[in-house]
Amino acid sequence: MTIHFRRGLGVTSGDIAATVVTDTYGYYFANLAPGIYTGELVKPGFITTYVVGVSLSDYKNTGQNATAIKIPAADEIRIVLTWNEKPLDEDSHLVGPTPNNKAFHTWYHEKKYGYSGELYADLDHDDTNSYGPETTTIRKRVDGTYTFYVHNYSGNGPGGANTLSASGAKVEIYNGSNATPVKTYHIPAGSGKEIYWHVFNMTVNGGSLAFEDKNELTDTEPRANEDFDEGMVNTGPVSDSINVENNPGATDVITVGGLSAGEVVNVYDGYYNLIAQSAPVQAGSDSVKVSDLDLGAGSSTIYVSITRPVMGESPLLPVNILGEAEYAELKTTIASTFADHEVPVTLAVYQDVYLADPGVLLPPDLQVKVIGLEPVSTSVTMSI
Ligand SMILES: [Ca+2]
Ligand SMILES: [Ca+2]
Repeated sequence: MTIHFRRGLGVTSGDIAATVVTDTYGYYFANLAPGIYTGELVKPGFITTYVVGVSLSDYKNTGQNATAIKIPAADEIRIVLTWNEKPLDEDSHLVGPTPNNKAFHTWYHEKKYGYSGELYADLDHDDTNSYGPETTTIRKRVDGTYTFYVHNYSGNGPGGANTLSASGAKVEIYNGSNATPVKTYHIPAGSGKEIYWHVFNMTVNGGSLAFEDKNELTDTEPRANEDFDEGMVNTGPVSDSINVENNPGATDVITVGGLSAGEVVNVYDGYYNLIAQSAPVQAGSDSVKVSDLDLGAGSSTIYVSITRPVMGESPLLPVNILGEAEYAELKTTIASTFADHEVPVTLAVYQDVYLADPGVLLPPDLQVKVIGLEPVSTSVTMSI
C-alpha cells in the first residue's frame, strides 16, 4: 500500500509532499513538515481513498490511520461512510435480513454477523476521530430489505454545533467489483439537531438491488426493535485464560487458554502495535504459547485478541502486566510462601486477604481463587 501525502485539507491532486509505503500490518511513518495533509492511498486492487493527517512539529502522530477500501468481490456490496472533522464520531449501522428470517445489526459494538459458519456482513472498524471512512460490507446477500443509518455518537457538542447535518457526511454504495459507486448520498444540510440520519433502504432480490432513498434526519433510531439474531458472537479472550510471565529480558511468555483449533492469538503493545502472533491452535489443543517476547522491564498494559476462522479478529482485551522485578518477586513469593499452605479453619475472608501464618497481606497483584474445599480436613486448594 502506497500513500501519497499532499499539503492541505482535501487536496487530491498536484504536488506530492511525501510518499510512504505501509508495512505488512498497514503501519506507516511519514516525515512531514508541520501542517495538514491529505494522504492518497493507492494499491492495485483497491479503490483509491484519502485520509487526512495532521503533522506536528516535535512528535510522531500515531492517530492517522485509514482503511484502504478493497474493491469488493463480485457479489459483495460495500457501504462507505465519510464525513468532515466534526462530530468526531459518526457510526455506521446496517440492519438486514438473515437466513433464519430474523434481522442482523452490524455496528461498532457488534461488527460482524455470521450464520452457520459463514460471514454475512461486517463493519471494518469504528472510526472515532473524524472523517471516516467506515466501511460496511454485505458478504452474502439474503433476499429482503436492508436499512442503513448513521448515528452521531459523540453528540452535538457544546453549543450544539457538531450536528450530523453540518458534518458533510457522505455515503457511497459499491456493488460487486465495480470501483464506481452505484449510489451516493449526501446528508441534507440544515440546522437540524437530529442524531440519526436514515440514509436508505435497499431491497435485495436475487442479483438485483432496488434503493429507496430516505435521506431523513430523525431522533428515532430506524429499525431499533427487530427480532435480532445474535449470529456468531466473536468474543475476545477472558483475562482468566491469559497468563503472562515477564521474565528477564526478551524471554517473556504469554499463554492463552480456552481456545479452539485454528484460532490465532494476537498481542499488541500499549500503543496498539501488533508485537506478536501465535501459531494457529493445533487440533485437539485449547491453548497456545507466545514465547520470546520482550514486554519491557516495567509494568505496562498490553492488548490481546483472538483471530477466528470466518469471524476474524475479536475485540482487544487490555491486560495489565507486572514489571520484571515485581514478577520475579511474585514468583518467589508464590514458590516460598504459598505452596501447600494450610489455611486455618477460622480464616474469614473480607476485603483484605491475609494468611494466618506468617500473617502477611497478600501482594495486591496476587489473585487467590478457592477452587476446592475439603470439609473434613479444612484444607484449601488455591490456584494463582
Ligand atoms: Ca464511529
Ligand atoms: Ca521481560
